[in-house]
Parts: sequence; C-alpha cells; structure tokens
Amino acid sequence: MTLWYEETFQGTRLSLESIETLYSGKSEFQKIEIFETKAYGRALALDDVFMTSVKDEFMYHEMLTHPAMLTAEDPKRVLVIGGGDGGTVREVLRYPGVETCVMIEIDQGVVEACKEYLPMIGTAWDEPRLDLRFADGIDYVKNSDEEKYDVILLDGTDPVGPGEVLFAQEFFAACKRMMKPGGVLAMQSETPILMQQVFFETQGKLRELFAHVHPYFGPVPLYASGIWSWTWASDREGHLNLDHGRAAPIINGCRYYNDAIHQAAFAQPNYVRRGLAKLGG
Ligand code: SPD
Repeated sequence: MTLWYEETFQGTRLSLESIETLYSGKSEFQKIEIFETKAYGRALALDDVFMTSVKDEFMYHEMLTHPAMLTAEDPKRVLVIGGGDGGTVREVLRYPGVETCVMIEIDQGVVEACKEYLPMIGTAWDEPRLDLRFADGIDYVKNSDEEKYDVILLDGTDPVGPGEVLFAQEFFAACKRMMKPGGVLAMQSETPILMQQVFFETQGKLRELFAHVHPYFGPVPLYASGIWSWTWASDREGHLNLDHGRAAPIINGCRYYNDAIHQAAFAQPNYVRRGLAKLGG
C-alpha cells in the first residue's frame, strides 16, 4: 500500500510518498516525525508541517547562513535560534574565524530525533565551538547578559500558533539588543506568495529597528509555494558586499549558494518592490 504524508498549509496541500516512518514522537512542544520519502529522501515534519529534507535542505540552510556571514565583518560570535535539525549550525561552523556558535533550541526532542535519523544534515553536533542549549530563544534574547553577537540567524518554524512569537516586534527588538554594533541578522521570512502579509509585516517590523533591511529569495521545493524568502537586517550598509577572500572556500563547499546567487537573490520582483514602497521609509 502506498503511504502519502500530507502537509496542509495556507490553503494548499503537499503530499509526499512515504516509504517508511523512521521516527514518530511527541515532545512537550510538538509532534515530531521523520520519514523516508520517495522524492526527497529523509524528511522532518513538526506538527504535520515539512521542515527539511535531505534532498533540498542545502538550499534553505546555505541561503539562511551565508549572506549574513559573508557580509558581516569577520564574525566570531554567532547565535542561532531554532534550527533543531542542525543544518544551520553546520554551515556556520564551516567558517574557521567563528570562535563560538551558540544555538538555542527549545525542543530537545527535535535535536535528539535528528541526531539519530538525520545525521547527514546535522554534521557538526560534535564541533567544540558549538554551544548547544535547550532553552526558550525569546527568553534568551530578552534576558541574557552574555557578550553580544556578530551574526544572529533565526531558523524558526512558521509563524502559525506557537511559532508566531518568533515574528513579533518584541522578539526582533530583543535580538537587536544581543547584537554588536554593525552586526547582521538574517531570518527565514516565509513564502512571499502564501504568507504575503506576514512577509511584508516582517519587513515593516525590521525596518523600525534596523537602518538597512533587505529581503532575498530562492527556491525551497519542499516548502509550500516553492519560493522562499529570507531577510538580511543590519544598522550597517553592505548586503551586497561579499568578503570575497572569506567567500571563496565557503562557496567551494556549497551546493547552492555562490556569489552570483548572492547578488541575484536580492533582486526584488515588482510585487515586492511595490509592497515595500507602500511601507515607506
Ligand atoms: N514551512 C516550513 C518553514 C520552515 C522554516 N524552518 C525550517 C527549519 C530548517 N532548519
């Protein structure tokens, strides 16, 4: 019998033919499932929403990580909030100049399941520069008195239900509090098609806090609508100014990201230009 694993998201349905369920559990926070799919290889779903797959994860994780890392000035301290599959910290820890990467993930259950069943995504769990903590990212950025960060990467779930707080102005302001002057923040900012309102509201919220805010775009075939956005924000200009010396070895090891993709990803389709123009500023 053919098994289909189905995600319903914003009035759409995406079904993946599933060969085998490898893990199915419920943590204090959410339902966690990892299964082997015919089209995308192993895939992780949280509360019935696809989070990542072996076949396309590189597009998402490279695009979340490298535009910020390669435009920040020699980042040494990096904070990742969320990202329980380990793909984002894997990309961050490819930079020899990074001294510490603090990862704050609320759900230990996700990390444990991913360590066991998705080790091909999270390949940096044993890196000594990784400081993995199971805690609430919002509490952390609001209350931490630790040294500030050069780069902050937000790798959260969709802003639906419990994930909504990760798109709140209060949360972004607290993230900014934890950034060094001139630091860079990058976040996953949703599908600009199916979550268009959230996408533009997010741009507006970030513009109130940062002098320079630039959305960028790329494909993530697993995610509803297929087109994804991330957003770069900083008080310092320079979203297109790659540090080419640092970029070369990183790009060499990437499967999606490169310098041409970097420039192209920040090009704004007309509907985005018009929507941003309405925000003013
Ligand atoms: N609709 C799915 C959005 C998921 C964004 N985060 C994915 C986490 C991958 N590390």
